[in-house]
Amino acid sequence: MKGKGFIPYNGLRFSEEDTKKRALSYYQYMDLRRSLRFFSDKMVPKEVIRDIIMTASSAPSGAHKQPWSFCAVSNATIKSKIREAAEKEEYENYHGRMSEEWLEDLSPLGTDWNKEFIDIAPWIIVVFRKPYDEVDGVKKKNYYVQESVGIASGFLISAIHNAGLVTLTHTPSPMNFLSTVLDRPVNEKPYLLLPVGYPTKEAVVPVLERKKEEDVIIWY
Ligand code: IYR
Repeated sequence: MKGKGFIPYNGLRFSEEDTKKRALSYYQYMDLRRSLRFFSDKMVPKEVIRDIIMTASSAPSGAHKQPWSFCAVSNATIKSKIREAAEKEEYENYHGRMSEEWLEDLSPLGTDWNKEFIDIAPWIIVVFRKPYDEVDGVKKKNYYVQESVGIASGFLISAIHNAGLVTLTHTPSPMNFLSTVLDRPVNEKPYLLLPVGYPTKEAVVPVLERKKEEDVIIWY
């Protein structure tokens, strides 16, 4: 057997009463999270971004390959380059590439091709997926890469919320330009772009309802 063997599990254990309390309070806490497009330009310390990203990187992954990398961008010139390229693609999306039905589904959210928040938010995190790793010049395949990076991105979003910060899952499409602007190797593919920062005082969010318990849970 390869690997480093096994050690006792030292995770947290709670009474049933505390388990109930914690489950409910975490749900209520996460239910306060909203995607936001009104960012303050107030700086967020680098160590906060590091800890948020390391939370994401603690996610489970196929064969524990952790097939991801995270570019954390605060440099204004690079942010501008990203904004310019993202807006170019999004302009095309909103003017012909997206179906009428899609545009109609988006209209309550107030999105458009303008991505000003990329310049304003103090940090942009770009999540990359790695279909394979290069170890000593040899290609090593990764497993369940989409699933793994999706789970890590969920961890990332919850860590951002937990820190009292806000984000927006932006998916410029196509997003190959991110590999060029950020000078990433060929085995890294852009997955998601998240501006991270504090909300402005005037921030608003669309009125929306979340699906009810009976619409999402099927008990057996
Ligand atoms: N990628 C575009 C469009 C967009 C698509 C979906 I689905 C959204 O929930 C929101 C936006 C954009 O980022 O504007």
